[in-house]
Amino acid sequence: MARFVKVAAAQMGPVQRSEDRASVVKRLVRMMQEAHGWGCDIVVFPELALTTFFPRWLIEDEDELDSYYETAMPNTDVQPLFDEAKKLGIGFCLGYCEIVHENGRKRRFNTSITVDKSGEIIGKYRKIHMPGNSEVWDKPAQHLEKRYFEIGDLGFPVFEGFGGKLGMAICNDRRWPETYRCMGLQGVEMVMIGYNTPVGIDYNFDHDVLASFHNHLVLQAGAHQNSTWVVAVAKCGIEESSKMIGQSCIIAPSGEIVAMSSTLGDEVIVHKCDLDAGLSYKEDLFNLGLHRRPEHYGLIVETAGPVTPQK
Ligand code: CDT
Repeated sequence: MARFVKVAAAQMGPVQRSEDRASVVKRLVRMMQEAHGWGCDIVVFPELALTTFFPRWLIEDEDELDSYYETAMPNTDVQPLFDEAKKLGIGFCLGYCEIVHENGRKRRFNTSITVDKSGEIIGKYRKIHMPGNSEVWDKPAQHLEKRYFEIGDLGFPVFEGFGGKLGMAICNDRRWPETYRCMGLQGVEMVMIGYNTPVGIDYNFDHDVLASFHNHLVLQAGAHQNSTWVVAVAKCGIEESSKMIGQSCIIAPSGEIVAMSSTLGDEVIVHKCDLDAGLSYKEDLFNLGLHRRPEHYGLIVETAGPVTPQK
């Protein structure tokens, strides 16, 4: 019997610094209601969906920095989203910043969770590929994710949900083939990815004009090479004078984009995904058990790299 998941990618326009959680959560609830109206099983929200993308600033005041993180999930501010999801019987995937206290240590992560139709958290992921810098750099804009987040310590888990095998990744993770392959080796059928991708960070205009192309290039390759659906959702538009790309999309295991947003604001796009659409690739062209040659990859890395370019 065919297994379908109707998924919504709920792209967000900018969240300005002055916008409080309650107002952001209202926006998320509105898009969740729209997704439910389209008959969706699950709605995917972006990375760091609850606040502005604060790593663009050097924040030295600890209390101010902490104000961008959640210390519990759900919490009072986010509870309305959980309540609405349960009421409507729709799942969701949400990116946010997390503080955990462990062994007397405050730990900060860039996190994503998946919640099922009953309001239970069924999956959690902490971002692994952290872009930018930990100190202020000599570029037109800052990107201080390495300062504000530890590298995720949960690996790339694949978990059961919505009748299939699901996984998550966050923004810069999508540029790395390892991200998809770690989940592909676990048989993933749908990868949900949120992103905040600014342009104008460095002096490289060549890269800026290709930002949307590169976004789709890596997402489509990751989907096809691992025979999985990919749902990629932006926070975009002009946020605190930072320009961020949109073009949120839903990609089939064939690598084809089957739905794409056309604005830089809050926008819901939808597709009914056949979770078995990857089977013909998984069994043949990308049968990872049959055709990969990991014993040979080791030899290549030992002799050639990894290489760090020198100026
Ligand atoms: N949020 C995030 O990971 N953004 C990065 C841009 C980094 S620019 C230094 C991305 O890969 O889209």
